[in-house]
Amino acid sequence: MTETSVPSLEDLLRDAPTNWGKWGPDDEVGSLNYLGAEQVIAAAGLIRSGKVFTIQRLIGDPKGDPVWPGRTPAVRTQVMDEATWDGDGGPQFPGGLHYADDKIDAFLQGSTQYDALGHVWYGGKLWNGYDARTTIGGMDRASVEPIAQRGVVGRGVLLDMARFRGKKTLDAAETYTHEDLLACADSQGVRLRPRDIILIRTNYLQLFYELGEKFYEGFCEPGLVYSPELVQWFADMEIPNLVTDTIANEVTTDPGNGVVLPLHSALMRNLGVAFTEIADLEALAADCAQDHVYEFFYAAAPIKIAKGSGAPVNPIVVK
Ligand code: UVW
Repeated sequence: MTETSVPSLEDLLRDAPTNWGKWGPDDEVGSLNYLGAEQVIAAAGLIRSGKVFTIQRLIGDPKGDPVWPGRTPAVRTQVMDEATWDGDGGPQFPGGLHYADDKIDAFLQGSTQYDALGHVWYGGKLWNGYDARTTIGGMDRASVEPIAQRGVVGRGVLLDMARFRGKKTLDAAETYTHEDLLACADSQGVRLRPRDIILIRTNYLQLFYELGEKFYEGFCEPGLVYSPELVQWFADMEIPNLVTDTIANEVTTDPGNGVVLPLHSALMRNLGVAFTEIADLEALAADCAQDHVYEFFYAAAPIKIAKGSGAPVNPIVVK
């Protein structure tokens, strides 16, 4: 497909559904509004075995940190440690206290993270119709902060697409649709319900750990692929949150139209679906394969960063 035949997002999504205005003119958390007290209480009822899983990837993993091309992995710097006090170097506290301090320099989208609803846009408008110029110098609208303030709790369902397709990892550029999600759920003996938090395992980032920098050659992650029907399905199912173990939650370049990351716009910008990316679903998936329980209590709170376009998070799953 030639560059010029790639449609603009405005053209592609001209008739696509939006939830703009549904929760008022000042809303900044979008489809997370679908997670009310009823959903939280129902999710708590799914706690049966007491097994707890944390699904954040390690920041500063010795094996490397997978990031979207152009971003760089977090750098942690030791500022204070016992060497600070070698000789009489460190501050002298009555009682002899020594301590360690460190800091990180990190892209907020450079590890397991929630995207702010205003993280992506086209046509000069963000989620809920906010002017894209409100992002200049930091997000005044639809930043990650309101998501962090409210937290995310609900029924999570793991869809193990890699296992469903009989693969160790999905392949580069491999796609799946909402119908594949339903078939996967069916094969796992679980039913997707409205307002579920959907977690999709591809295990694709295993290739990052195996291939190193070669992983980025011809970069095209596998993932959900745009169709009007898929977008309508997300709208009808009132899906509040999409979580995957890939860097961007969807196939990088849509094989049908050549657009890069169209679902970021169709789901996040237009419907207000929260995106959680770069999760580590391996331990959870292994457990689900063993006990055949693919539904669970899910809770997450990204760290609170004023004006942030995203924020690291360590979601918790309890079965
Ligand atoms: C981009 O927005 C490019 O990526 P992500 O949502 O994966 O952080």
